[in-house]
Amino acid sequence: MKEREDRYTAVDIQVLEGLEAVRKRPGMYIGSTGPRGLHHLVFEVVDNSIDEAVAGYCDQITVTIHQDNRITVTDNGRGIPVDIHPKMGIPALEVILTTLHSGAKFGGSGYSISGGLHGVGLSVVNALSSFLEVQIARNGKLYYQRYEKGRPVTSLQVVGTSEHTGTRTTFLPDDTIFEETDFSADIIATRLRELAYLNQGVKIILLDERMDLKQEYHYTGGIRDFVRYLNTNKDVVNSEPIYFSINRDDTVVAIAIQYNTGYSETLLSYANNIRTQEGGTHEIGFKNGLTRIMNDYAKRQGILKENDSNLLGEDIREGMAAILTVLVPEPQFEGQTKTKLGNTEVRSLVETAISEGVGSFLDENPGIARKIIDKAVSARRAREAARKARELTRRKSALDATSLPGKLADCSEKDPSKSELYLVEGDSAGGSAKLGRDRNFQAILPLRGKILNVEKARVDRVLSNDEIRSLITAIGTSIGEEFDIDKARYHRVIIMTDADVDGSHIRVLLLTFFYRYMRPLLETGYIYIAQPPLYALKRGKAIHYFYNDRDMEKFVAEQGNKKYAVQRYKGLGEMDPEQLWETTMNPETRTLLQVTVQDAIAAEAAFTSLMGEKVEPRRQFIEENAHQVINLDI
Ligand code: 0RA
Repeated sequence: MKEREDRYTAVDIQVLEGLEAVRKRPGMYIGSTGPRGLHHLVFEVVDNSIDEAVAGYCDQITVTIHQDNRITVTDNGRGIPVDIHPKMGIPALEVILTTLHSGAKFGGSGYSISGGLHGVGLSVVNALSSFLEVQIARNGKLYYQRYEKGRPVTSLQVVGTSEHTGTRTTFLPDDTIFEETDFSADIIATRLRELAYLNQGVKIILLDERMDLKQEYHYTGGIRDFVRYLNTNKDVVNSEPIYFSINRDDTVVAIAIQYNTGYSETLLSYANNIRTQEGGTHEIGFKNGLTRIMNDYAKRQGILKENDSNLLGEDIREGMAAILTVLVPEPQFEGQTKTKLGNTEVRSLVETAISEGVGSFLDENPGIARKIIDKAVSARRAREAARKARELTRRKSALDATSLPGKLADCSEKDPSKSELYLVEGDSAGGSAKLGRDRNFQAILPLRGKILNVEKARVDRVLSNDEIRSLITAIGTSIGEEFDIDKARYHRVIIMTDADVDGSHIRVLLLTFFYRYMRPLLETGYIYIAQPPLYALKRGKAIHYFYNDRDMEKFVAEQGNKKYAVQRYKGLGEMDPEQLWETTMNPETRTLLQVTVQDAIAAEAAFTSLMGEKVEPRRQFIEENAHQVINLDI
């Protein structure tokens, strides 16, 4: 008896030290105490349920955001084990919830997520929650235990019986640790949708009790449905996605590919359900395999002649949407953000999978195969034309100021971090902006009319467009593979357009260009949208500006009988330079919206539905959003 007590004390001390470490340095475990870290808690709990699903024991997961920002995650897996852990002398549940990195050791599937940003374990969620309650249905019983700040405040107790199995976890993030504790249904929904695509057949439900919202994600086609989703509103080359999977030495590879008639490439890769943003061995295997098998086929069919040089990978991937997902027993995550897969054995496995899978698809579908190869051949032609166009641009634009575009009214400041570039719709507003600006740090580039829709043009045409060339030289970073953020001449690039349909269209055209050709500019947060006022109310010398109907109406209601002259601004051109400065450009008084790309998948869908071939979704979107700022947090 004595011995057991002693051991328990030792465990207890170890546990408290572990959880204290997490509470002292939360950033070390979840990256940050901002919104990212906060949402991380939810994903950590969900990942554990997904693990149970991968192991084949769970097919339904429900996530509830409650009114007070508590989160509940319920699954119908086997239930977290509750028996006494032989070494620790406490229930396994308690070990999992109170010791760091213990999850993986017990994990259900053998493909536990570890080493990446996720996979820190349930104990970290527990340590960072003001309370956490678990209910487990297992062994015909219903168990319950409550924790506060990581420490058990009740014992594990039997509270009833159950014919089912499963785990329900409810937690409230500690508001003394997190900067804010408001959950975003959008961020959670995006991840749940992604998980549902990656784990075919698992039904994931999101309930947001704050607004009575219910979403269900359930895809019987798995990653086949995922690529179809990526190609929403695009014209596709192969209506049935190319799909195959292999399983060797406990490593599972699954791939889905669907070509569209557009020009961009979307390859989303995953390892153990984690998005591998930085790529890695599985992506290398994919690209090498695809390039090899396509060239082999093209040669064999005589589309490429003996002496023709091979098609490049980038030619072959033009218009390709693909999902590559692998399950690896011991994943090694490397790179700056730990999102690069390092396991060397995966490379050849994926390469083999591609050779066999794509190889037999091409053999069985000669008509589609021909279309895909023809597309790659014309991509090559365009690439060569683009190289010439780019060389032309480069020659014209040495980095000295003399080669800057003639229309650019540059600022005198040379430090990019202090400099701003306003992209202004139309010459007349451009004129007002030039007069109204602070020329010390504000540069103006007027844009004439609509800029080219880059979603519908290949890179050679994009580069021969004058408007776009001045944009590229003014910003200074170059584009695509040659993009260099350190060469940015301004750290704030501000889009200033009219508050009407045309203005919103130009804004989207510009954002599309940045997204496709200068994405890091968006990712770094250098792109902003100016907010010109919609109304000016004048009475004598007093003038009040309003940026939306609601504020204006509220003001008028509060003024009683006072009469104001109301001016509704239809365009920037109606403002004189002083007004433009005061309302929209003066850092002391203006509001700027920063554009961020949080979610590449949603952004992808948004940009094609906006700018792609199909007219109807675009018309609808622009109509619905004409009078408001487009959803900037894409
Ligand atoms: C450890 C072992 C087993 C299952 C789990 C953990 C488990 C953890 C979580 C977290 C959320 N839901 C979960 N469901 C299961 C396997 C237990 C067995 O062998 O029966």
